Amino acid sequence: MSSNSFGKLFTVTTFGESHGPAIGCVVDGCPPGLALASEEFKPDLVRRSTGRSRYSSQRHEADEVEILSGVYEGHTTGTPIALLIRNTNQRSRDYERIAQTFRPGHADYTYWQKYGIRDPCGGGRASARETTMRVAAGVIAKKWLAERHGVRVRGYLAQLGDITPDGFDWDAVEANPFFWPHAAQVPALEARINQLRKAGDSVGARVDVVADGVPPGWGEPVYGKLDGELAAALMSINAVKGVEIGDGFAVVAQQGSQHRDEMLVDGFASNHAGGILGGISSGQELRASIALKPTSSILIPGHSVDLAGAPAEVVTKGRHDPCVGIRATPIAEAMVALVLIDQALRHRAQCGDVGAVNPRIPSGPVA
Ligand code: EPS
Repeated sequence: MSSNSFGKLFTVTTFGESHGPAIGCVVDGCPPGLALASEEFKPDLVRRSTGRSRYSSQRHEADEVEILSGVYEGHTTGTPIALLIRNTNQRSRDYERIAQTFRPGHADYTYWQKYGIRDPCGGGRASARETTMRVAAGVIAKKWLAERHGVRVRGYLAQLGDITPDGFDWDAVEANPFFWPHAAQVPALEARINQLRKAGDSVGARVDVVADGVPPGWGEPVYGKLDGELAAALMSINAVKGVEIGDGFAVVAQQGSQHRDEMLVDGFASNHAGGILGGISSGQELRASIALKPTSSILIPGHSVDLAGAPAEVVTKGRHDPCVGIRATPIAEAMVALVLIDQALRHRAQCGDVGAVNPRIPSGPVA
């Protein structure tokens, strides 16, 4: 299997399977001198983890990060940073029933068609477990971006099924396991997930990510556009079926006079573009959204075929998420941070001397 690496100057290569002995990654190109300790991975890994609440998979993993290389006396050295997390709570027998068939809507079928062999245990490489290492690498990216540029990357759940937020408060987001921005609606989300669990079904979700503090100038037209790389990075997350930047598909119904973000000396008047113009950051808040499909591993029987092509009925038992979107916020943040650090380093390499001489307007929107 190729294409397990990501990035140009700040590269991340992940490896491992959900039910194998360990998962890991190698982060190459991290600037030297960044303070880094294994405890720093914990908060984001916990935010993403299974078993954190009743509303996600009940697999319990410690997700302890071992730093194998690239850090000396608590600081990155500029050499490859290898991170390892040992899997401790595999339950491969859950997959015996579906090893001879394909879950409708799952990558089981396409992996089989491509490789002629598949690891059915926990979905192997197709499992959301792989995203653990994206989040770990993202911790390094977020830290460098914050220290070096004051960039903050934050996300929240912007829709669960047909439920949308009735209010917005960043403080609420981290106070519930859904990353929902309006505390009063959390009981409704809990009820929805309980109802889905009872029905053995699943539901889709939308996650929004916002990065503030991104300076103007990051992104490489034509083929290395910031929005193009964000779209690819976000689309590479399991279950993602759509990506929007700024107003996204809503631009279809907009007119130019509405869509353009007018520029005033004290700031941009709006942010329909999502902070990117011509593939380059404008200095405004960067805004991206993802749509995650409903999990295909559900208890409702579905038609399928077996490995010999005969008809089969599939029911997926085990420790599955009724809504993978609930745990996707830290993963989406990590992918945005990884794209940003890579683009920041590329910008520094070619254009590091340019930006400072240009006048800037504040990021806006103007209140
Ligand atoms: C997953 C199935 C469950 C989840 C897993 C994703 O794993 P298992 O089959 O081993 O119980 O727990 O997610 C993780 C392990 C994780 O760390 O995100 C699936 O079908 O993709």
